[in-house]
Amino acid sequence: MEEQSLSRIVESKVASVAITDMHTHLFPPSFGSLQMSGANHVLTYHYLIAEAFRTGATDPKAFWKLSTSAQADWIYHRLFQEMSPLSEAASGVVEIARQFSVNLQVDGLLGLRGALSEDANDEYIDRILKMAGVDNVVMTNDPFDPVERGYWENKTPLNPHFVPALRLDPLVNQWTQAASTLSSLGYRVSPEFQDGRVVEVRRFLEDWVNRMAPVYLAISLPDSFDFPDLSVRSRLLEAVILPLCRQHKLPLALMIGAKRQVNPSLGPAGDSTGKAAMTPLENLCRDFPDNKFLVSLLSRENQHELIVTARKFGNLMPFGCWWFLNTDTLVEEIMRMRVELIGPTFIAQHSDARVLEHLIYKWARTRRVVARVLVDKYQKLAKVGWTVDSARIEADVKALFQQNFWDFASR
Ligand code: RAT
Ligand code: ZN
Repeated sequence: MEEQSLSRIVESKVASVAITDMHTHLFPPSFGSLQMSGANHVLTYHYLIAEAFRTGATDPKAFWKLSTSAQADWIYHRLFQEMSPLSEAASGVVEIARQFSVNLQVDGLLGLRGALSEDANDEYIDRILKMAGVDNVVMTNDPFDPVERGYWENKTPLNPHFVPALRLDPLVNQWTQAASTLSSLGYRVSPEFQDGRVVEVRRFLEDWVNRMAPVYLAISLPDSFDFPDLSVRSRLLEAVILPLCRQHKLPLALMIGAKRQVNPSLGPAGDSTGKAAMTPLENLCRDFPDNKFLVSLLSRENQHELIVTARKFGNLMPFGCWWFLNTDTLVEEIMRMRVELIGPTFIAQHSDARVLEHLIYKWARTRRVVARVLVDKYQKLAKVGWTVDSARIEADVKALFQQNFWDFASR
């Protein structure tokens, strides 16, 4: 196959593959105020808040008192009028605007507010999913959030594109608070963790697995994560979460390296990253061969060792380039590293979208970077004598963007 037609085929397969976005913070319209879309939410994304605060022009306390639309105005002014929107998150807004035929330099934020809908209905959801080429979005569902819990308890119907995932951060990272929630819901646990009461935690989790029918369980963990140790987290993992995952054949997603609230005045924009140890992950994968682990690490410095660890354990599925790694440069670097070490046996990316329209720029970018890497890899393969055919390319691309996730989930 000619180099040019090979690159055209790869680009067209990557451009047209229907994506399963296996980690987002999106909700369907039926979840009311939890569903986020529209220009004000696009502008007040915490990635942009952190960047706008760097300009030093406002006291964070004053910012948090503003209405969402006044916050959006201020961020727009700072990042789009007083400088060029060069960063990944800022140029993402420009890319969203262009997809809606809004020229921000002419139409301004007002133009974007007119084009995007803050009040998404299922039709608007369909339109955005189509624009992004996304079939399914996996949510982050937190039974410890009282607002969200209400929707589940009321059996709120789900738009069929939205797939539940049970997120358990409060349980494993803040036992004392989690215990008080569990007690208030009628599960007999106490703030002093007692191994004899794990059956009650198990009962809580069983109830939520039955209620949500999640596609996986998930926790985010600090860079200091260790396993096994004497912490409540370790005991919960070993005695409750891992057995439950095995019983229901559910993967456990571990998102490691989030250093929470290094600057609390920044609110949700105040989290950072730290390099994690790989031994705890090796211990988990080796000592629990019947568990499946979806793993993403936040630190760039951890990426190589994660892939080496994935070579050792078939029950470890690396996924995505998380948060501060979701940039043009780092996605390319990580994608190359992964393909070179484990071929197309990982999950290329997740969007982490918090606002519906984020799907548009995040996936357009991922597709461009992945296509760039794959064109190069297939061309090299052709040069050393491998006949590359279009159907196989399509299958590889599908694996990276959706099939590996579903196959692993149902394994
Ligand atoms: O990327 C993000 O939006 C972060 O704020 C986190 O939510 C992170 O993705 C997480 O799921 O903990
Ligand atoms: Zn996330």
